[in-house]
Amino acid sequence: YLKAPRTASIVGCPFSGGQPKLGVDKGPIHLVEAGLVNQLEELGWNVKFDGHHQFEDIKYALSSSSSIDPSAPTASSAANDDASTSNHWDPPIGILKNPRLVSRVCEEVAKVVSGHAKNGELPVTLGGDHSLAMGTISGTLDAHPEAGVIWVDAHADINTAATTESGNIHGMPVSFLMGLDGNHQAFASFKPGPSPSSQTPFAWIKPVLKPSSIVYIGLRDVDAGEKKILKENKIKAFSMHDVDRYGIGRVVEMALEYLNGGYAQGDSKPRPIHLSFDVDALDPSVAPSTGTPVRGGLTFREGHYICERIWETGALVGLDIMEVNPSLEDDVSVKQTVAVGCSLVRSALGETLL
Ligand code: HAR
Ligand code: MN
Ligand code: MN
Ligand code: MN
Repeated sequence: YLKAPRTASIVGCPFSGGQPKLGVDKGPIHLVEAGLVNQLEELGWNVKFDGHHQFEDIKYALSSSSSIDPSAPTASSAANDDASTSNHWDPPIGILKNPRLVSRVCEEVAKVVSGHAKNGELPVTLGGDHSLAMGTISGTLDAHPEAGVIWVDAHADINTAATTESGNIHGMPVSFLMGLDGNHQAFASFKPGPSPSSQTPFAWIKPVLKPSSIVYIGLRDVDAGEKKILKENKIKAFSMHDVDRYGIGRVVEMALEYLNGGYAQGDSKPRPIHLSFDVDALDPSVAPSTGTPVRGGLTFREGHYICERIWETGALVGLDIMEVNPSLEDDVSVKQTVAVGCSLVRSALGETLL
């Protein structure tokens, strides 16, 4: 990883299976159509983009190998009129929705991201919902095992199968990456078989992310169960309260110092950083078109400052822009949110004002 502009690989992930609202799968398409590739080229990057991933073969393999009786009612098939409506081939496990599909899609993303990273490229993953981070961070840590994660979000996304109240897996990726206890139970009674649809979901994820290797910025909507997990695992988190208290400048310095504390790899080389940016970290007045907006978020500048400062370290090895949903709110809001998504990427890839 080096600061000089080089090759960025866009990983377009039109995927919404980790949450119930339709449209977040259109996020990456809008970000690219807004001219992101060109914008990065203008910054001096060599940009690789070979189209959005379709994940169709995954759905096909799962559905056609399903041994589950299509006519059998599933736990959640009743009152669902949204994207979380389970396919007959992917019924809920406990309350987790679309577990097989989310697992297989993320496994694929992990391979793609790891491949790009091992090639010396900077993977830029466009979501899609935040469950995809199970893939992107697994991929980054496969190529850079010592990397730390900065997770910018209104939410902690660290529910386990034992704590989630929604069953939406986009609220859980961090717990799977850490291999937290609450997830093991959920699949204990799962009977794996030889076909793709009967593999134990998420069994492929290695618990590669240590609780000490992640820092949150922007939290303001954290479930009670998640607060307990954060405390018990002594996970570093800067909430909006901390952003108010210290200002974004000091918060980012503290986050970087935390990740680099005790990290020794020569004196000059900073620890590689994966930045996973959920646009709902921004205030809804800045990024309105997202599935779970929460008021009191980061300003436009605070969000961009985080990206700029991380770029400045020269340590960025992976970037996610997640949860842009162009189906939510009016046209002006959609344009605004997509434009912000693009400018966050540009800031993280070295766009400076002066
Ligand atoms: N914590 C809640 C849940 O588990 C809401 C999670 C919403 N998540 C996102 N990603 N939008 O950050 O369902
Ligand atoms: Mn690719
Ligand atoms: Mn998130
Ligand atoms: Mn969020």
